[in-house]
Amino acid sequence: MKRVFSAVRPSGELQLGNYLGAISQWVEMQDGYDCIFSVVDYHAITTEYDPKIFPQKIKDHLLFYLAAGIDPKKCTLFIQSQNPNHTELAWLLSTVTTVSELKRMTQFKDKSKKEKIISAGLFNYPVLMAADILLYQTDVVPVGEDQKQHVEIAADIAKRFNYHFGEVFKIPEVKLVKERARIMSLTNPMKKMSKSGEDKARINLSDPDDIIIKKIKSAVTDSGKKIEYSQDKPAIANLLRIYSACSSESIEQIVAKFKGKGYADFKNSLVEVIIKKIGPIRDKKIVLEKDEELYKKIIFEGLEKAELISRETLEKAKRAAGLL
Ligand code: ATP
Ligand code: LTN
Repeated sequence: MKRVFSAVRPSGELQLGNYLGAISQWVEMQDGYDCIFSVVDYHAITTEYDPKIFPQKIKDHLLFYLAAGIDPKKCTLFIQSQNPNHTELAWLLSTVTTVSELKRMTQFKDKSKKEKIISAGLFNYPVLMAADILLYQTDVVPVGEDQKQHVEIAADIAKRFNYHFGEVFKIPEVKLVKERARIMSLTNPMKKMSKSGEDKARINLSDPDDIIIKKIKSAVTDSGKKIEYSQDKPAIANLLRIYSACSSESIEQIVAKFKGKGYADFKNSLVEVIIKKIGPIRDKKIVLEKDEELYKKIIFEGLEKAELISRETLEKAKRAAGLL
């Protein structure tokens, strides 16, 4: 069975883009692949964060994975910082990674513009991500479009390590769901919907129905009245993509359905499909939260499995590099 690895950093509130671009794909893949999913807390601390609420954020992320349908009986679920093999391999990999390739990473360029302090951790972020992926001899990495470059650099690092030290790592491939891969901000369709930044630009998985209604009602639209999918109407194209991803109807079907109707009708219906899709996840998470033992049990069992698999690769890499 092919191995899948993916993760989300607990840097804020999980939003609709995270679900449609990443987590919903994971749910679909868990029957056909050997899946490992992580909450990558070491990645989250590369940008400004609040240590007081951080443990709760990590827990929220894992519970949302479960609520979205990730089944710990089928997959391995763990918290990244609890498995020290990740940081140890990252050091090894950093010695075959060049400063110039890290400088090319668009996420680094974007995020370093927003941060008060640009940490070396933020710069080295892709190396730790490569370690996450390569430790598990991963075949496929399901992520949203914005993470494609990071999976590609992980593959380059793996090839380079293998070239210098012998065959240690499998070369991973990225998997994107095209149409739904990129959900844009509700206030600026040229920017991606994101966990950080202003709240009204995104739909959080934790948002109650009335907030979802409010956010969609005030989402920006383009000039004109027609519901059509066109490049020069980025706001409505984004809402159509969200509609399509939530309802599983094609863009053409949706456009046909709203022929002759206006933005208000379309938005009312959009609210319904969003609530139908993510409302149950939010409600399930609230139930799961009440069971303290469940979270502890899942991360303990997941860590044991993750540690075992990753230790084997780390030892192989160290031996190949002349360290054992
Ligand atoms: P941050 O604001 O902290 O960068 P983010 O919301 O952009 O957070 P990430 O943690 O970078 O999210 O991404 C988690 C996963 O969700 C990745 O696989 C990413 O590709 C996917 N993802 C994030 N935002 C979107 C989006 N707007 N559309 C589709 N997929 C997305
Ligand atoms: N950078 C990713 C999170 C991430 C990840 C990974 C995704 C860290 N390590 C390994 C896939 C595989 C992001 O979503 N921002």
